[in-house]
Formats: sequence, C-alpha cells, structure tokens
Amino acid sequence: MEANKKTIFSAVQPSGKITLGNYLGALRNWALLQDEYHALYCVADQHAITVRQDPASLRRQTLELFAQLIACGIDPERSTLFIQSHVSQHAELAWALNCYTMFGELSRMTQFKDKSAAHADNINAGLFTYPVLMAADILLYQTDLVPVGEDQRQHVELARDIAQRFNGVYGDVFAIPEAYIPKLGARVMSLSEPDKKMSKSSSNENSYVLVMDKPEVILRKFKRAVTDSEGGIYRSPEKPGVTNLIDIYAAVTGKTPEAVEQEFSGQGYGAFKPAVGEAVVEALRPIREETERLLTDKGQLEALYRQGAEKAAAAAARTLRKVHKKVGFVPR
Ligand code: ATP
Ligand code: LTN
Repeated sequence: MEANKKTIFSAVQPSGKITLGNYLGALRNWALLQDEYHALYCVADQHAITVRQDPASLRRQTLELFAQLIACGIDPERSTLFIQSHVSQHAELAWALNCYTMFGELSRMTQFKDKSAAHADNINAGLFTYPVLMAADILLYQTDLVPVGEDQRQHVELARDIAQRFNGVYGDVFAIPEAYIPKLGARVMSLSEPDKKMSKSSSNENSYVLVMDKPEVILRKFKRAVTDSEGGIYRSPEKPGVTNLIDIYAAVTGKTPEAVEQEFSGQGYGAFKPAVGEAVVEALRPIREETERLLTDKGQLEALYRQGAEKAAAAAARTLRKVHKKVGFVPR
C-alpha cells in the first residue's frame, strides 16, 4: 500500500440484481476511485441475511455480483475485492463494537425503522445491529472515506461515533471515517414513477433497468418509460420523466445535459426514448458480456475471491488484534 493514499471502503448487498441506478450511482464511481485511493470493495452477504434469503439464490447473486464488480472495472489486482463472510474478522469486530454501541443509537436508525416496518414478521436482532457490522466493515481497514449514496450517510456517521468513542477510551485504534457522497452521483429515478428512485426491490419490473437485462428488454422498458403530454425535450421539475431520461442519456454518453437538450431539440419522444434505450444498451453491453464470460469460469472467480479474502484478512487481522489487546483479551 502506498502510504500517501487515503483508504476507501464500500460494499453492496447481494440482495437482488444490480440496476442501472446502482451502476451509475455507485459501482461506476468505485472503479474510477481505485487509482486515486487505496480501495477495498466487498460483497456484503452477511448483511443480506438480515432479511430472509433463499440460500441458492443468495449464493448465485453473490457470485454474480462479484463478477459484475469486476466487469464494471474494479480490478482485483489494484483493489481488494472480497466476500464479507470469507473474512471472519468482520463478525468478530462487530461483536466487540456491539459492546460500544448504545441501544438508543441503534433505535434511531431510519433504515431499521423502514425495514422493520417492511418485514414486520422478522424483526430479528441482526436487522437491529446491522449498522454495527457495517461499522466493523469500515473500521477494520482504517478507512478514511466511504463512498455511498445519501441513504447510508446515517450509518457512516454511527461508525464514526463508535470509532471516536472507542478511541476516547483506548487511544488511537481506528481511523475516523467520513461518508463520501459524489456530487455527480447520478440519482437515477424510476422509469414508471419518476418521482421515486430506481430501486431493485420494486415490484414493478418496468420501473428499473437491470445491468443484466437483454438489449430488447432494455429498449422495451425505455419505450414504456413514463413521460408527459407536453412533448418538449428539456429538463424541468414539471417533467421528472423526461428530466430523468436526459440525465441517464448524459450519464451514459458523457455529454452534458444541456448538450443532450440541444441534440434532441425539435424532436419528439418517439425518437428520444429509443435513443436513450440504445445508448444504455451500448453502455451496459460490455458489462453484461464480461459478467457472463466471468461466470462461465467459476475456477477463475474462485481464485479471485480467495485472493481478495486473503488480502483483506491480513489487513483486518492487524486491527482486530489491536482491539482485542486494548479491551483486555489474553493474546492467542
Ligand atoms: P433496494 O432497492 O433493495 O433498496 P438499492 O437498489 O437501493 O436496493 P443498495 O444495495 O441499497 O441498492 O445500494 C447499493 C448502492 O447503490 C448504494 O451506494 C446506493 O446509494 C446506490 N444506489 C441505489 N439506488 C440508486 C439510484 N436509483 N441512483 C443512484 N444510486 C443508487
Ligand atoms: N449498508 C450498505 C451496504 C454496506 C456498506 C458497508 C456500505 C454494508 N457494509 C460498509 C459501505 C460501507 C447498503 O445497503 N447499501
């Protein structure tokens, strides 16, 4: 590791299939950040079981997500890419940090409130202590910055509070992490209800585009995208559907939204919507094809996730050893 580089850490749950929103808002940026930073990225399978998962699906989605991260440009040589449950220090540090996290703090987490409302039949202790495991993920690697969407800010702030509390008692054990929310972190909206964010857990599959959707499916979803009856191709709060399509087209082509407005000025939705669809198809095609290729070679994937877990565990063990020593455990 180069000493002058800051460390970034982020993770995504294998709780479903990755959408265009996940890609433009998070994964694409992760690949861009790996040169400037010492980067670690993880498939958070332990977080995923806080809601019920079908075991076979979870296994498949974990491998697919791991392959997709590589296909999105994360280089397993330059970054440390691994599966959370393969690095046992995450669960071990989470236990210790549980004892430095207050019941009241966890009760205030909005994601816990939302998820316990959505899964009222399964409000398990893991759902409650989820942010402590996330704090362990972050703090194990002496992370400076955590690139996440706005929805995760509260969890990163809790990780920061836990780190400061622990350091306050025992001296400098943890780096103090900060959320890193990219200004251009496209907030991709739903294609059917453009005032809501595109979300992989939506029950309407026309509302999202998956990175693995076939070209004809992507084109069909964009043709059906909700717009308005006014007809102009420009951004406006009154035109959330068209604004979203302009932003998506800009994000995948690298053009500015203004240039996109000019390009389509005077044209109708009949020409615009398929053009956005085509651009998205071309942007996602290499990722889908590379993911498919990687998934045919399970041996290579296995070698990569093992190598990632080994690299991660070496760094994680140093922090965990320090923590165990500080709290008074007898050294092994
Ligand atoms: P769910 O639909 O189950 O809530 P999700 O699609 O919101 O899931 P997460 O796994 O919670 O996805 O988030 C992974 C990353 O993708 C996070 O950093 C999040 O901020 C980002 N992200 C999710 N949806 C969008 C979106 N519509 N636009 C931009 N970024 C997004
Ligand atoms: N909770 C996050 C996923 C996640 C994470 C992390 C993000 C688990 N551990 C550590 C950043 C750092 C989510 O649901 N998007």
